[in-house]
Amino acid sequence: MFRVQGGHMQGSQSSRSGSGDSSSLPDTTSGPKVDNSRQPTIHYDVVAFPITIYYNREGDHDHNGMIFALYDNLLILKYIRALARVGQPRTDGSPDDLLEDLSAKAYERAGKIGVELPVTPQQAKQPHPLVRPLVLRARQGEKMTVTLHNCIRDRAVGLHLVAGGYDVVTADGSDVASNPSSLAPPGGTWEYIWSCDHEGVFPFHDGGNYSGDENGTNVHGLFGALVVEPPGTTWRDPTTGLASHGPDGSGRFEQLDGLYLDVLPAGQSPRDMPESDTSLADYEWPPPREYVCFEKEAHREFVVFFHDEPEFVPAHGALEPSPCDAHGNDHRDIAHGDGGGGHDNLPIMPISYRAEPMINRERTLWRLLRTGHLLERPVLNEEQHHSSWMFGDPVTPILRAYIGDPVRIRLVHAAVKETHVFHLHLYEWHAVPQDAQSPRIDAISISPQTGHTIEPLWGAGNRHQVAGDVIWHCHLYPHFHEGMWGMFRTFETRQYGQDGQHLQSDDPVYAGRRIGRYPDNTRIDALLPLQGRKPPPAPTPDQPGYPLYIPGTVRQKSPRPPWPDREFKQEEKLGNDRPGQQFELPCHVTSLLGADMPPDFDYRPFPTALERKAFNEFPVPGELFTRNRLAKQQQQEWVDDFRFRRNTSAQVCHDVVVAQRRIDYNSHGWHDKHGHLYYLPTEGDPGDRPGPIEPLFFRAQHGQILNLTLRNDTPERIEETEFDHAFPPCEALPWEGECSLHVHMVKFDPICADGASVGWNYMSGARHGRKMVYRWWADQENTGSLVASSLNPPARASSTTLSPVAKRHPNDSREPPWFREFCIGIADFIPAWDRRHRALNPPAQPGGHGDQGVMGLHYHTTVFKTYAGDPIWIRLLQGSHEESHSFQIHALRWVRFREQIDSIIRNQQTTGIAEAFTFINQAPLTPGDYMYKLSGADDLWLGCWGLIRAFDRPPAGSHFDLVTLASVSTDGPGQEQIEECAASSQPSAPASKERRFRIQARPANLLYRDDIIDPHALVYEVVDHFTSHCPAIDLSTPERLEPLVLWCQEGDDVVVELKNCLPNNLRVEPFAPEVPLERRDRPVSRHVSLHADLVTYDVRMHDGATIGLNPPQTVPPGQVREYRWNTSRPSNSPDPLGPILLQDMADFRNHRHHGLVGALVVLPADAIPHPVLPGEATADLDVERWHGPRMTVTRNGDDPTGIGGITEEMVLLMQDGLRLFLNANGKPGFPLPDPPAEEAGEAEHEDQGQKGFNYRTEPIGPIFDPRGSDYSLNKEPATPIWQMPARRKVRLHLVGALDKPRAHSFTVHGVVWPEHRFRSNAGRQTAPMVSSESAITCGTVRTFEFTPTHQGDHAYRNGVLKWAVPQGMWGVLRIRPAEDNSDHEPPCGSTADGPGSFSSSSSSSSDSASDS
Ligand SMILES: [Cu+2]
Repeated sequence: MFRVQGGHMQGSQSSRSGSGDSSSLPDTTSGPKVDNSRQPTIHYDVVAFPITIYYNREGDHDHNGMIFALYDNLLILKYIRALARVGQPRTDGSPDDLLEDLSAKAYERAGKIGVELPVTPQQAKQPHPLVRPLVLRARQGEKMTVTLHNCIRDRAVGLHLVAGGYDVVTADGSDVASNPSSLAPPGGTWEYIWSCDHEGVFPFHDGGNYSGDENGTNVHGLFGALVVEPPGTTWRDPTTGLASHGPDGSGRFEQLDGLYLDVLPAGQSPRDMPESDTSLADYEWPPPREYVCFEKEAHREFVVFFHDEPEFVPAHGALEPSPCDAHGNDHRDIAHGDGGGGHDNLPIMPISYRAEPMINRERTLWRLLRTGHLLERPVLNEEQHHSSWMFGDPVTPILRAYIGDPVRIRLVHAAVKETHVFHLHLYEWHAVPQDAQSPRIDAISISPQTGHTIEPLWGAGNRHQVAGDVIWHCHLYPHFHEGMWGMFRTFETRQYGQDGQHLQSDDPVYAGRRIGRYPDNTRIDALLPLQGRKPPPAPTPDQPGYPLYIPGTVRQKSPRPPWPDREFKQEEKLGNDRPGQQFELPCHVTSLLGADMPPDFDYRPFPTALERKAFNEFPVPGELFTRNRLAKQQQQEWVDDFRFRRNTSAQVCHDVVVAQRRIDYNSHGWHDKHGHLYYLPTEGDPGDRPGPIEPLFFRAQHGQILNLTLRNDTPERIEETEFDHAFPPCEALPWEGECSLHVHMVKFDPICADGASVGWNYMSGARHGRKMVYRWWADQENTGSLVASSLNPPARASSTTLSPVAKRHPNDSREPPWFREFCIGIADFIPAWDRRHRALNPPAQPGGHGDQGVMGLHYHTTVFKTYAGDPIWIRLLQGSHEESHSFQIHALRWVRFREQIDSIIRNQQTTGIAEAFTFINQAPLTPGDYMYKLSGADDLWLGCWGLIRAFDRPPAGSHFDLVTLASVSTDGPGQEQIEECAASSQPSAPASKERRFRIQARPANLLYRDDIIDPHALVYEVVDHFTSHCPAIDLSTPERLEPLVLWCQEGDDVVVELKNCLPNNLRVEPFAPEVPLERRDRPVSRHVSLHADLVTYDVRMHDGATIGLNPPQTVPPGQVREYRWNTSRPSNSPDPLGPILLQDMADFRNHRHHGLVGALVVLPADAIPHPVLPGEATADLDVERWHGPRMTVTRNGDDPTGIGGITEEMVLLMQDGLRLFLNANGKPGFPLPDPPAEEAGEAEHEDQGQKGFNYRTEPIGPIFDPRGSDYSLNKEPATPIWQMPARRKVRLHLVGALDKPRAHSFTVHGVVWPEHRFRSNAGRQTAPMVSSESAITCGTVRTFEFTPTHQGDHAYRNGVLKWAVPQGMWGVLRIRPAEDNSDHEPPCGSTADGPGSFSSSSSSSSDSASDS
């Protein structure tokens, strides 16, 4: 129970009336006073409050929940909490929780803000709309003061904002190193001042402790977000109309929070709503718009919080027995939550404090069956997980809009552990908001404590203007299963929030249905139309709009879609007069009449009258309800763009089969006997074809409509294996085995052809032995697309991937007209068996949910063949199942965003499930073998690698197996251009000077902290000279060493002479972190090597890896080898290559996690690094040195004073998978603990081992810190404490020298940088400003560029609280006063900053705050 110091509460309550007037704040506020700067100030009162969080209606809850909320809503929260306790024994005797005292005020407030209050204790134990993550909003340029009232008992709590614009000494919301604490004490308050300088979404969370475990606060809900809206906007609730700046939008600011608000441009009144005076019968749809200016247009804003694995109590005190139990089948004893009593306890994966896990819906189904409910058609489980017909609408967020509404999703990762993948069906958006040149994506990896803005193109309903429910979810399948999904619901008719007329139909399926209520009779909440837009049509009894016309039955399986049942119309038969445009639909079907429907098609032959009225003008299978038909949109586009006339046809047809076939993953006999895959029957059955089976990748021309008829040939019964239950599991639970095609990045009708069964939509998957039609419009070129959909188990439909790839049009001259396209599909958790039919890494029992199985690329290791110099495009997509992976190719490289040839150069990509990428090689392709790989030790160990083999180009006219590109060229520009292209991919600068380093690899006893060592370490060490023999190393005394960091100037030929001084007694160290299918007796190589990313070199000599047909390239014991790398960038690249990971490739499994990693930083050609000595803030510029992690860098060519060109630079190597020991007088004591295993027998290999930065670690908390410290950053860490003067530009180079595949995030407190630096370098000023970045894993390199303005300790750290920070991944940037010569420095915000890094207003206001 909480206790407050009354004065604090009382005082600040009175201050709420004067929002904007900071002078009335109570004296008891412990934080600094608001400074009166020129910025307009807005104020929020926020409370941190303990309350049970109910994740769903079934009752899964966290009774240790803690939330941030508006102080104004505190009485309602207290009322709910008190009501829920009625009838329960009171344990705390708290006087202020008396229901009768709270009730009147709670109702008064509830009436004001339009929320309903629970009446009974049972209702109080349901999710309540006010128990939601707190979203604070401000307008760009405003200053925000936030008074935090801490009602959490016994804990100091802070608001740590993941953004710049505040003073780390007074407003960090944390307690870092030598800063004073800026936390609110228990019962007290603290005031935070945030300068809202940059538009965007910024997470905040409690910085009072940095535990990600249940003893922390973040996992219990203490997080929220700040959204900085465009200048001048106001916001309002889309249901109640409650507004932030009064009823006309120009009044005084009133505190208003909410996950889903409308944002209105200046001058629009929130109450000014045009009325609907049309109906669907006569409505003219305004043309769809691809882009909108969010600053000038009213739009819907949806804030979505992903979190993970909270502590919770499951709903199922008494487990609902499976109908199979009566048949002696007891394998379904899976509970979830804590304390399930030996069960396989599944976590839940919530969104915005809500989760709708499969297990609850399955139990609801079982209960229905047990209590005599009759199902018209069998329902097994997953095929109806998302059905509102079967289970009602989910409790997770339903984002609502009208067709055409502009929409922004502000995505926040507020949790502590997992890197999730957000995917939204049907839509696509640009990787960089507001940047039409950045790639279109529809899935994005997001890591803890990061925020991202998503702007779906064309707005709600997409380009073809279709209503319906589409799902969005975390694409990691276990998370999806565990409740991490919601819906985006697009209406086509106005929703008033009131009962309307009954539907005009005699069909009993519509009995009782009326306007204003969903089919299950729940209220459809009002949705106010957006200002400045044509109001949506009004619903009518015969055309009520989606979803009322859909003839489903509540508590039954979602209905099958109807066959159109109509005659072809004359205009369809004729098509139009352009060649290639004849109407070809439906493929192989000569009639659309219901009576003629082939019996193996899985449709209802005859639609209802209301469905007919809802159809578009030419309904066809796969597309019935588009208001703006695909073909109509296509025709408009083709009129505008002559390139499409060269396409061979407007529409194409394919038959596709989904079937079960054995897939052989390698020649050692690893196989999946139950592989599920798609194939094209025109290519023959894959089981009968010679050679290895490949995932289906097929292609379409940009602009075409594809009509795909899928035949479901999966077996009706699947036997139980070590991995999966049998399907169906028993006779009491029959199934229909639906399977489908779900596609990304193309346009389709989601109501009838999404390949899913979402919300009130139809079931769009075909039953066993039947067919369904999918109609896709590939309206974007280069759509790297994905299909991975099985509506029914097996839960791991692992390897079913498919990619239709639109090829660049022949006369599009931006790129070479011809290229070799290599498609690579990634799968993990593949259920597999070895040659002797032994399961590989199976779960503890069938259906277990731990990490299991193996991983694969492309079903088997593939050698892609090419000729040297050929243009190469890689299409990468991840098809399954849970993990993030790091994809890399040795010696090749590409631009980060392929449409932006001036974007940053990369050879690594972190990918999560459903993400798709196109990489166009920019490196010279000389003959040799190029390794592509997944770089995490677990993945590579399991065989995730392959080769690109470049042959010498054959003489013209000769014939080889592999065609030369010029010989197949027909109308393209031909040979000349190809050679020109090949030439342009040579390094832009001729090889210039040579920079030589002598390095020896040797053993070390590494001191990670005074009390923590790695006695088995191996390190690279720069030496002036090699001695004739390897040096004698004294391993009895631990050494403090820094990792290898080399610096060079762009264009240098960096030559490394590597001497192998590894000891001759190398063995696997005790307690080594494991990988799946570990071999305890694995040998450890005495060879050593050095492999560099991103630079160019001859792969046959200087790769550092011994692969394929290349000669061996490792260094035998005692010998020396030379590696030579060119450090030039491709001619279009905006920046030198920057930081580069160096690592051993002689034995990636044993060497890397012991320290054989390093970095090379490629500086501009005129830059000189000067070493910064320990304890110093900057370097003596007379000293020059080219190795070491901390440098001051000067540019010769810059500003003659030299000051403007000075940057403080440092390299931070992020390490995991370490094995560290207590330091027992230099010898290994106990090994440090691994993170607790998730489940006995199902340890997550990827979390094993310790973590650190630069051979250092500073674990915190009682689990990981041998000293048993608390979860605070309040100490001097052993990790690097880097000092630097304020207002000096900092370039922090982060290098993912990681061993494990788990992705990380990274943040620096109190500073902000452009997320895509090259965007602001190009002067476009559109790059989002962030303070944290996602998806950092093995080989990731990034440079964060910022200019600290405030003195004090800025923590840098991992954003992952479970368990990266507690395992030591944090350190300090100590910003000292600016130097005396600061008068000479250019003012912040001009040339010293990168464009867009700090606006002048922000720095001036920040300065005044820090000086006060
Ligand atoms: Cu997830």
